[in-house]
Amino acid sequence: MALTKNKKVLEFVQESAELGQPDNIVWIDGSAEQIKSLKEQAVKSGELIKLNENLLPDCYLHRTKVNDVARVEDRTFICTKNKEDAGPINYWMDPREAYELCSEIARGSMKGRTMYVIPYSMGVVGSPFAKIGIEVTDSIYVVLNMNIMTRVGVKCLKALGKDGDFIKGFHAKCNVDADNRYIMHFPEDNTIISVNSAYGGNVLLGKKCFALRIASYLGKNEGWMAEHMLILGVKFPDGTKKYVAAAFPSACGKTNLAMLIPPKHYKEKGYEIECVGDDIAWIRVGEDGRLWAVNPENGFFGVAPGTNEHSNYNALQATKRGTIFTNVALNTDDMTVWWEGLSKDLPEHCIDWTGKPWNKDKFDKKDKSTCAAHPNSRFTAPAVNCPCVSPEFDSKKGVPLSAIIFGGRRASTTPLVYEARDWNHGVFIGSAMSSETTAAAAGAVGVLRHDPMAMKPFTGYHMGDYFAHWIEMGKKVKNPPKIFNVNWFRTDKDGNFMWPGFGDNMRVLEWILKRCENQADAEETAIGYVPKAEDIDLTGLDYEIKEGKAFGIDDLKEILTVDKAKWAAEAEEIEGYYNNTVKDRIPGELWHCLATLKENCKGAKPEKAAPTTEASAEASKPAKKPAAKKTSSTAKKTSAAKKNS
Ligand code: OXD
Ligand code: MN
Repeated sequence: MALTKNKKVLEFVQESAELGQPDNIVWIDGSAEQIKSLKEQAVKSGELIKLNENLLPDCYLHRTKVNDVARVEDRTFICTKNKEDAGPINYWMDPREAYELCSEIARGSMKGRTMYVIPYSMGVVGSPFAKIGIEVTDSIYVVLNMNIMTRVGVKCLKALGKDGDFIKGFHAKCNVDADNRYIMHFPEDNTIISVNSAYGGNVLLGKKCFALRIASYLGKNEGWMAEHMLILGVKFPDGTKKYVAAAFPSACGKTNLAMLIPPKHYKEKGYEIECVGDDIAWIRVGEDGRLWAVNPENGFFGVAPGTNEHSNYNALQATKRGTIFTNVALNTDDMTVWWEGLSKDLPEHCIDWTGKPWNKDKFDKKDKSTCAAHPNSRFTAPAVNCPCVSPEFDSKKGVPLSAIIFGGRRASTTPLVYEARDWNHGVFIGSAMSSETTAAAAGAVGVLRHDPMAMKPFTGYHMGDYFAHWIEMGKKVKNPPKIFNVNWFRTDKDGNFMWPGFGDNMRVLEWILKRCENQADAEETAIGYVPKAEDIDLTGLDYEIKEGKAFGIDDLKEILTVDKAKWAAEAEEIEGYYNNTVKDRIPGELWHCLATLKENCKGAKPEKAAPTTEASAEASKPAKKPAAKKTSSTAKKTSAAKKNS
């Protein structure tokens, strides 16, 4: 029975049902009984496998089809009336064509199935930040995940009232046919359509589709920002708290930083980290002239491999109850889960992520095809489970930001940390970010590509306009946060990571927050302010870069160096990216910052820049015909080692 009198909702549900032609329609009210019964149904149908109730209460395992394990960027479209408004980086389709195509694919695809209607809120219901969505789907897995990742049920319909507007989301898994998979966004219609996938990032429509792609478009028009950022609070020994938001590309350690456990020396002094969010931040200008941020999600859709007691104790704890695991391995001895990096001991009896028995003796660390868990296997865990979840997690007004941090995986060039000279320079740094690709998206892994503000796959409009929106936001904030860039991934000449990462990133956070309070010194360099090595506290640091080579102050100095020759090349690379990839609508302020960078590196002979996919594509023009309507980048493998620090 319909749970609302809102005509627009009723119409949307009716139209969706006419298209999908399901046997039944079930409205999700958000009650514990309904969720329990859906879990029972999913176990019965084999969609979920119940895990050991004593060791992992209320936890389940789900396996996707092997062709459906990650976001599919080349099948993700922004469907604006004018192609130019989607910009040259997004894949674009004419909205009429996109609606028709999806209707054809989805027509009748829910026959014999149930269509679930999920009313959900991104953000705490009743918060001025919050926005409501309605997702219809023929997947129980989607319902159960949305129930963890968002606030779901009758309360959302109440907040919507009789004629409130909402974001429409239509998901039909169809036959999970990769060749007919489309993730379509219609920012001008507040609509999302996803067909032929059942992988989280493509089908939990509240997450990337709404909270980033559609929300970034809404934010541009309404004067706020939707960003691919974690939010964390640092609690100081005197009890004061400062908040930081940080943008890193997918699977580059946002969850780990958001839940960091400070080194012993800091813990003893009384430092703590509180997690407000690990993936998405909605940011507004507060009445006090500062930027305030909320996490619109209610759970964590985290990457499992590499997560363990030491790398992220808090995330692991968060998965101990009420969690849905996707594409991890099943330890059949005790019906628990396993993934590479969870423990040193490999399970004796185990089913891999594809559902086949796994032989630990054939496991070869270097060969991903021998892994028991998929490299992009995930846990969907309720945020309340996280031992370090912030008391502000459910705050309706959010938290004020002292700093914004950008970062990516860069084996060289980018120092451990540096600070922008001002807001516009910070925007320039974000716009120029590049990082090695990871398994979070389908395609080659370890390839350097531009990923401005970690938003390349998630900006719902023209990237040049997005940069301009950042510049405009800077004009609106009287007390803007300071902007920094970090790189935990610099390697030595043998490819070993030089910085320990994980909990030791606290040492860098401390310097950042001291800078925000004008309590730490810095060196002005060609690229911005870089710490004096002595100002980063290394007390108690115990890290071997390689066997027998302990990390010391000289190594710190090395990863803080700014090599002008490398930056001269980087500046040329950025210029090429602006001119050839973003192409137009880039605000003058950013060209100005680029000119300053070039000027600062003048005299240095540019060393060969690290090849990015964009630069390789430019160099090898004319590119081969793209699969979709925009050229996709040509990928080149590198041998760079990876970790999520
Ligand atoms: C994610 C991603 O799942 O960025 O958060 O892919
Ligand atoms: Mn993400």
